[in-house]
Amino acid sequence: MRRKFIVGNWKMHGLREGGAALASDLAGRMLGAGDVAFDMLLCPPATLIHTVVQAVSDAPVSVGGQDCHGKDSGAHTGDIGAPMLADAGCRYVIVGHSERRQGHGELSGEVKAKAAAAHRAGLIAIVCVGETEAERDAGRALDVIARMVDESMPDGATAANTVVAYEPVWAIGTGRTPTPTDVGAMHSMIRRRLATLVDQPDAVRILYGGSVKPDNAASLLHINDVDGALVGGASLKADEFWAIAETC
Ligand code: G2H
Repeated sequence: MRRKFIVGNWKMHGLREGGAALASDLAGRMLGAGDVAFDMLLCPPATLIHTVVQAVSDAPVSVGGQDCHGKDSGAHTGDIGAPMLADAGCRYVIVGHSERRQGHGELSGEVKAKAAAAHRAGLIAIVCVGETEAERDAGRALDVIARMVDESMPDGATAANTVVAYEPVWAIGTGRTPTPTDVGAMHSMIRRRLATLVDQPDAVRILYGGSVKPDNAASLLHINDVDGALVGGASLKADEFWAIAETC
């Protein structure tokens, strides 16, 4: 009942020519493939949203932002409001990515405000959570993630307006991934947690992210309660991203 969801997070990569080419390539593959077993979302840097929206306009490919402010508008130099993303053609926005939590000191309360802002703008929020290596080594990973989920999920979250992404910080861009058993345990704990926070927790898509590559995608994407992947590095090459999606 939950369709697989393959999300490309381009992070701070790409200029117009390359971004348009990558998005057009993937749009062409989606159109050519016809019936596929997954939904596809591309989250380019803000400067490329317009370019990517145009490039995928005829294809079943959605576009999302990588962050938004917790307020709809105001004196926040350099920030982007969720209504602006919606206006630019986005359907989704990632909030609480660990590179925001760590690099910009974002705490779960702020992530919750961002997700709520996304909902107000009619966007689907992809709420990211992930433990550090020290937290996992200390045996605290499940507790840390349970708390992050509790504190980051906005009021009114539903399966229709919210996706959760579990991304262990130590697995991001490192080539290391948790064992399938650990991923399965974490995702099922997150789903149990969601039962107290959202309607229809069984319908919420929970993605895994962190060094997803073509050679490990099948083993990660077929774990119970893993409903897709948030892909960074490998989403910048059409062949690799497509190979990951095809394992669904
Ligand atoms: C985790 C992921 C995408 P990568 O940040 O969100 O990046 O696949 O490069 O580890």
